[in-house]
Amino acid sequence: MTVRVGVIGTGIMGADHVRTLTTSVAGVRVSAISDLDEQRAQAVAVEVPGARVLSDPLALVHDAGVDAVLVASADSTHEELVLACLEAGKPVLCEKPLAPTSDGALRIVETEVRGGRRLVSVGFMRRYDPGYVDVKAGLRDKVIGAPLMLHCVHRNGFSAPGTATSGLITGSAVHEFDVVRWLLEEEITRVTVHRPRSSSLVVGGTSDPLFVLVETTSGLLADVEVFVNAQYGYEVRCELVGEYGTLLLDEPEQVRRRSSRSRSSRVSLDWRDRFAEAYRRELQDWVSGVAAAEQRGASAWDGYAATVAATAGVAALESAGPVPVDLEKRPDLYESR
Ligand code: ISE
Repeated sequence: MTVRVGVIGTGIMGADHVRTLTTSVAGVRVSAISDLDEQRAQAVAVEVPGARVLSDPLALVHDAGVDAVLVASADSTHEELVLACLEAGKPVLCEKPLAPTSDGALRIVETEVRGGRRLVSVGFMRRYDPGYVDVKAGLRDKVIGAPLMLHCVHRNGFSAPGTATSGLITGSAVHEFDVVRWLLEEEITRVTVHRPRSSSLVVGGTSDPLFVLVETTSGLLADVEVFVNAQYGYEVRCELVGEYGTLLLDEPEQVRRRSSRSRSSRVSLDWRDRFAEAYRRELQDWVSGVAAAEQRGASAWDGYAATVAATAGVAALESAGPVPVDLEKRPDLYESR
């Protein structure tokens, strides 16, 4: 079976997904593309044989030539589009965030539960990164005993102009929140945010970097450095500390160069570069899941839980202490996997 995918949003991520789906994923065809900016959609569509451009994203969702939908449009459109997919009974992969507000994400969870079938996947691609997968396998195989602490580093070279301080939490730290939940298989209970001295290279009053502390149900602590104007490149690291040892995810495997009495290795340009393989695996798994009528990857519940943690993180920016992460009770639909 060839899954016919409709892609909504052809900005940086959407265009990248179209390219990956067309060149590196089996069993799929991009059949329709939509973007607010029709010229941008056209520019992406000319590279994809047989893809139609539809100006109305809701028409794309309901189009008979679309089996599944990939949502990569502006965050503010996610809730409406994912709800439309649920109404149409079509599987959807939504880039993070599932919705910008906890209430919006909860509405998606409740709608999916009413339908009785998991159709929503959320684009937390790190779950497919070979390095993160190895860390999780090491933990599961009890290589380091019980986990105690997690140290995370999340650096971008430069932020988009006008990025608000809250964007460091909702756009970047949110990936770490998902990693904490997925790796440790626990919920986040509280988030604290500290604002260290800001880089003088950051314009417009944004606090950058931030230092975020995350607590989980069992009392495990994760510290997260988020620094989105680190200048030198994109870098994500984590070290899980356990009773007998640690699992360190540093840079992706690569050749280390030695020359002229120095050692060097490459730093990624941005997240598409660093996580290219993770995106490819995520998209392949999603497409294979659609063909097998199975939801794969992060679920709507995961998207909801990450949004609630991010909302607490944004509140913690203005609070002197920890902010609780209060989740609704997890519906049975999300018990497995
Ligand atoms: C970006 O929006 C992403 O989602 C990347 O994965 C993340 O690492 C980056 O910090 C965000 O700006």
